[in-house]
Amino acid sequence: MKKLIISMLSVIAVAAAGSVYAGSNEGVRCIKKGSTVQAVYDKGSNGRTVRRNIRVGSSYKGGQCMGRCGAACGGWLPSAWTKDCLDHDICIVDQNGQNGGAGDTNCGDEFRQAADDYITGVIRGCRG
Ligand SMILES: [Ca+2]
Ligand SMILES: [Ca+2]
Repeated sequence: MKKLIISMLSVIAVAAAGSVYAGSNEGVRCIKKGSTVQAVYDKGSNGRTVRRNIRVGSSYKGGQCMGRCGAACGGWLPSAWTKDCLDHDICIVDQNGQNGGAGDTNCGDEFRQAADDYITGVIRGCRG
């Protein structure tokens, strides 16, 4: 448990640091399953912007449950569904599922922007 708390705190610290310079961290913005939302990410950490209209919860090019915070569709625990997690999901799918987490070349900044969503999304009521 102690280890879990420490790892959660480090993710929050990364999220806080990321929010200082990242342009498009939208805080924790809930999105509804079944609605169509425009995902936005960039190549690199400040590169060409890519926009895609995606139905939240759908599968997209081999990725499942677009917009859910966490990998694929998860298990029985309640899930958060947010805009920053959708941006990260689409970024990962567009680079053929390669996911380097916070250090990822193209999607690392999107990962950091989604960290607060992942930690607090369910508590804030973003259950889709
Ligand atoms: Ca966020
Ligand atoms: Ca990026």
